[in-house]
Amino acid sequence: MTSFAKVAEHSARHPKPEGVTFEYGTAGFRTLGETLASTVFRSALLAALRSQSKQGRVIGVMITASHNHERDNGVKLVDPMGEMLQQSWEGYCTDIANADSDAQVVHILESIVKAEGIDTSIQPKVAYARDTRPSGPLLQAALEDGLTALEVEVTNYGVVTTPQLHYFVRCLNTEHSSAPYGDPTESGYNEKYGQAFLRLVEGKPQPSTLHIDAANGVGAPQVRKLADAIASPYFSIDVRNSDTETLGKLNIDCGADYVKSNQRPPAGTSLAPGGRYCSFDGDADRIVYYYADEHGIFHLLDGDKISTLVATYLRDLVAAAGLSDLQVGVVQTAYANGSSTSYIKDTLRLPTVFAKTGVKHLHHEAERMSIGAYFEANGHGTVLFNPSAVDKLQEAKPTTPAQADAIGRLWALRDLINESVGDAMSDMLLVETILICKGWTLAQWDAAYTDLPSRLLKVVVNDRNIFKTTNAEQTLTSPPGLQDVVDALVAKFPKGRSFVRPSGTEDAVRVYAEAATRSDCDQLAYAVAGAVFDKAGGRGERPAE
Ligand code: G16
Repeated sequence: MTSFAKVAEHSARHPKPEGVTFEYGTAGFRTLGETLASTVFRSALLAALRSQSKQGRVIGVMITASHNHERDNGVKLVDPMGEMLQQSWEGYCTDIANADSDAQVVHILESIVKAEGIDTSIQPKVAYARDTRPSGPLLQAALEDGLTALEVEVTNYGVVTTPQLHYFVRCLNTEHSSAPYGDPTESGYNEKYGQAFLRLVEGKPQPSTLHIDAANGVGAPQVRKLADAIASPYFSIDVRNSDTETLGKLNIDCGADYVKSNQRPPAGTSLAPGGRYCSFDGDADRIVYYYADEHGIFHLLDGDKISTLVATYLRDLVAAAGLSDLQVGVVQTAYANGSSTSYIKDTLRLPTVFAKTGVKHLHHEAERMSIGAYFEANGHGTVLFNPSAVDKLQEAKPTTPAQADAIGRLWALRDLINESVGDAMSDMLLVETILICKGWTLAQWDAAYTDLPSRLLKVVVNDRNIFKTTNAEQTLTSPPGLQDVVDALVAKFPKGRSFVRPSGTEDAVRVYAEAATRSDCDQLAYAVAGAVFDKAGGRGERPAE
């Protein structure tokens, strides 16, 4: 029987900082690492209750702030199949993080037990890990103190990528089932994805070296281990920005977020024409590719390009397998480039739906599709095969060698994909597989459609909570009148589109714009950002071209 007797005593060691309000946002709690100890301690308590509410299945806790600045940190809970925490529990997380006293922490735990009908006699189990941030060890200690207070059975995975932790949680919870997901260890991860990759590319021409920018984060050591496990010229890599020791380097002037937002290579990287490049973010859950053409011009292959590549490949395989009732679909967010959406609908003729930002929202939409590819433009995403698709693959009776080959490849692809969450390493192997099988360069991949020029800006405001949106975050309902200003600006530019939304991971408001030309797009983006700054309490420097 879990007792809360020790909770108040342990909680007193992790006082909540005064004057700070925490919110479980797009990807859990994210804020300055030095303010997070109480929140991480309390997240441990919730993870224990969540495990009990799931009959003692393992819940994951990841300490990371992913693409954010090194001084930030964060914590998020991972549900039993490796998916993000069920949204109905996010309110509990926010409530307990903001409790003003140790007694109130206990009171909130008791009320959750009652509301959820939790059987506290069940042994809670939690698996946890962290990224390379300097505040990680102290926050891990706070987490462990919370787990000790509730006598949780724990597995500590140390310093791994966020998607690896999601994978471990899914493996632990399926270990003794009829469909185990894999071996819940680092080597099990490398073996599973590495072997699936080799099965898919065997006998095809070998690609040139892939240059990987690891954002000076945990992806650097982990992708090297993956390469060691694959040990094949099909995966020849050169890892750059791999300094996880020097303070102040994580995500700075490098990484997927930098490359996508600035639309340029990491600082200090000169791109050789014909060379192959990609960037992870700080915890390796996002990936973008890029290259320079023969004129040295930079070209970005972002999450939209990845999802269209993957959806095309899956659509063709499903057709080759003769499984016409398996429908491949694509989930995007408002950040998807308009050209990618038109390409999916008009050229690929695949269904596409829009979800709010945050892979947790996209994941649920993709679950409704037979095979759902979901990617955010920032390079965060994966593919899901729903249970009926898996049944159909199992029941398929190929009548030709070509059909048998296509079915075999669909199975191998399922093994290659981390279905629990978007994963830079698994996504990279997926992209590499498709490029190798098609014999394509990055330029050939890029040729499918041409992106509309786009720009993503950040505006710092006094209070981002006054920004409220609707229509998959494409329309502002607050502050009053601001959407009319955005609409009037958009109307001035051919193919113009712009929206404003509060970030759920940073203290800022995001402004996205696209238009027919680069100059129109930039004018629109800065005009909207300027209006946000002027009319909604902008702080610091007014955005300007
Ligand atoms: C997280 C989420 C992503 C989201 C991104 C930005 O990424 O996992 O789904 O797109 O934050 O969110 P926002 O615009 O609300 O700040 P990551 O890579 O930081 O975990």
